[in-house]
Amino acid sequence: PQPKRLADYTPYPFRVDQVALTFRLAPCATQVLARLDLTPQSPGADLRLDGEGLRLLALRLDGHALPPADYTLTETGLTIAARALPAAAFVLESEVEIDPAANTALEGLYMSGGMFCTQCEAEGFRHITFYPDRPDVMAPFRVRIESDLPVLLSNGNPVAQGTGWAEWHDPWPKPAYLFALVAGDLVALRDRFTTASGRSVDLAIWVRRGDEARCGFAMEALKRSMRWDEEAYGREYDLDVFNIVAVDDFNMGAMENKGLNIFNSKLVLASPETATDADYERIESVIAHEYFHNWTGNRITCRDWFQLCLKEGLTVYRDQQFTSDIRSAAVKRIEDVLALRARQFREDQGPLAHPVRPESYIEINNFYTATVYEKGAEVVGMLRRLVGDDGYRRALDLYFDRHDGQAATIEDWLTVFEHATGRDLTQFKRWYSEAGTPRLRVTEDWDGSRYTLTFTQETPPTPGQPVKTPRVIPIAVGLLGQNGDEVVPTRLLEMTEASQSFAFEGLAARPVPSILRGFSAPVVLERETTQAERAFLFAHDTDPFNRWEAGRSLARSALMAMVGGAAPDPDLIAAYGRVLADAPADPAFGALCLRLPSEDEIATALHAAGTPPDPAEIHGARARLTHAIATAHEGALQAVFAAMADPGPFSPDAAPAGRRALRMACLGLLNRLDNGARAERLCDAATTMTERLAALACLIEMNRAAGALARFRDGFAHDRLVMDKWFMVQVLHAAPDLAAETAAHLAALPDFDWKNPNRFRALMGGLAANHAGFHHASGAGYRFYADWLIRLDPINPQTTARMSTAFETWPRYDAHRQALMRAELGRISAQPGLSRDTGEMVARLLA
Ligand code: HT7
Ligand code: ZN
Repeated sequence: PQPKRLADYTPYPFRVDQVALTFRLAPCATQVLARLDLTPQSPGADLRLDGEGLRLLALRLDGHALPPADYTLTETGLTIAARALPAAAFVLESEVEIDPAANTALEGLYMSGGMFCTQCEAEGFRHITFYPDRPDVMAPFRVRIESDLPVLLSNGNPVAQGTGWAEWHDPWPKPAYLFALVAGDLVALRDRFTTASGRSVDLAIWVRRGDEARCGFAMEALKRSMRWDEEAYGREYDLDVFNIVAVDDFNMGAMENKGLNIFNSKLVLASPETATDADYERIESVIAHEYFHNWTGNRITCRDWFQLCLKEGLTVYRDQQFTSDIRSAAVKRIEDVLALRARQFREDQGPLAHPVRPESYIEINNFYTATVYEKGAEVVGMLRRLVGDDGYRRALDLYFDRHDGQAATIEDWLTVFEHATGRDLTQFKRWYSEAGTPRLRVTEDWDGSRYTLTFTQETPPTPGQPVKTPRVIPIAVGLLGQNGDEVVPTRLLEMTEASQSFAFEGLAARPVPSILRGFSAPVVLERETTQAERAFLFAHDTDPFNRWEAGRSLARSALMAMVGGAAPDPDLIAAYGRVLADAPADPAFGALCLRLPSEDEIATALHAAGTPPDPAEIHGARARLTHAIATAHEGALQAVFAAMADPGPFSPDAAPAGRRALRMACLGLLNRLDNGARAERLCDAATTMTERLAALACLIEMNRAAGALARFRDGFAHDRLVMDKWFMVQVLHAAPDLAAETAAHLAALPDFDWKNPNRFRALMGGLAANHAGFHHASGAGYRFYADWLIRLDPINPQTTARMSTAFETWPRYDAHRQALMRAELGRISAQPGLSRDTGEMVARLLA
């Protein structure tokens, strides 16, 4: 297939003034009647409509059947010759038949558990009807649904309904990717929201019968999001209704369709017995994210899919702000940076590296990546740091004023910042066009009163971009005195050159620098520091992010040394004693400080230091450090574990969740000392899923989980979301030698419904995240994983392609593992009929 290129953009030569759709729903033969009111914009152009897998029943132009000689039908669409088209406005009607029951790819109109639902981003609408399926074609939609099912939903406001039918009207012009339809036997949790200007909005969360008691948290999160967007961005909701539907079969997390968000049920349903604190936090942030798209994505959309970060980077940034406002800002920043490093830095350092705004693609679904989303959000955060809070607010107000109702570009976005703040962002734009994570080296100089920091930036080559140019890097720096006092509060240094110095004058003594506070730019900071200085920052830094960062870097170095055979570092062990003493004052932060670097993180660090990582050694070193910390601080760990018990009624709020996180961190450390005894007791007594699952993981790690797993299964066999956890935890925490075998055993169970993306991801994602298990030298993990990708690809290309990224780290490992991984990728790429999605990914992985 030919790649699409950003440079080739041309506007669509017709305007769509109005869309009217009628759906006659039937699982295997749904009829879709489409009436498009079109106006030519560029004389002499053929009318090209996208359409795939559609059986054309009728085609009329201004009420008359179109003769076959006037149009061409291919596998990918329909083209009506310019000569057959009127010069002025006309009406095109088509009737097609589609088969939702056969749609296992979950793109377009499909069935999930007896209900009809849609997923149209990015290019799903072309599986529903013939249409210009591109985001810069925006139109108001009228939809009529005919079906015996009791609940019939679409975008916008309800117009009318009767037995077996309903009509909807969405007055806001929108691209086809925001179209949605749901029909099913659903029940709703209802509520109401009054906007700042006093308009009443009916809210409903639609779920399968029996799930309605688990929607309360999502509804509260929705109302909090609506209020926050009014307060923080001055953005009100703009329809009479806002509907959310939970579906069990979904390729991703959720979808922001106008007025009718569709969610993976795991991101809606929550109760203390079934959802962990991490689930609650994720539900809250995804509800917010999809809601925030109403302005950043829907009212202002993207001109083309190369601009995806325009809506996704900004909306992730907004959902991160929301969570940090309503929970702990420091904890949220650390969690976000952990995720950024684990997913985006990894992507940027491997064969799949691409710019935040890519310049070409074969399958756009493959570009819903950590780079577009998370790095895209970091770029927005840097812009804000550079222009300040007021500048950011002015720029966003101008963005909404100027581009409301439009399909915009990154150029439009940067121009509003330039116009609102007077700043030239030409160089800053490189963050959008150049891939790769800059390495930022720091040296320092002290002459008795002046302290100078010299930074050097360098970005390694990435596929297709061998040479990089200097970026604008906002570096937040504070200086501490030897007693821990802050002698220079946080100052933002703006680096623009390849190498640049910044001096601090008039200091009485040599300070200790705290660099890149709050992780002010998505770079890798490389600085030669002593253990003592990092320990000092871990104890005293007034910036919580950098305090955590100092501890993390101490632990990472100790673990790297332990992989090489060193004993646990006594200073580090002592530092954990201080963390434990301080932890009850800020439990969520304490829990983060107690958490050791992941095996993947250690592998990355070893690779960066020039040593091919040995996954088994890393696993062993991490276990030894855990044991050493627990042995040294057993009493304190037991005391904190006991003190963090929560006798009160359950609350998912940040404070009690933080106490549970700290308690579970202590449990994890103590586990090896008591051989799982504490976990065994907790697993049966737990009243929350957070504790039950953490205890189960501990038992699996001690290889004494058989009884607990059986009881867990008996208790939750009816609950698909909890059973996903049961599948995942066993593979994720299996001993390295047992991981592939455990996965194979679970995959053979009758309730391994592999066609359901959540179940597939639970098991296979668990294996890929078990670092030492997946990368076992036998190659069994790779083989098993590839076998299942090959099996899934024909029925669900999108999920297969996404999951192929488990192999993206192959260049990091030794020659033996590299050969094994490449062989599996080769085997996948040789499959006859491999999808375009997976084909593109495997080719990039192997290039
Ligand atoms: N904008 C959406 C991205 C998306 C998606 C969601 C569900 C299934 C398939 C999908 N393809 C693209 C979700 C979001 O980022 O908000
Ligand atoms: Zn999004």
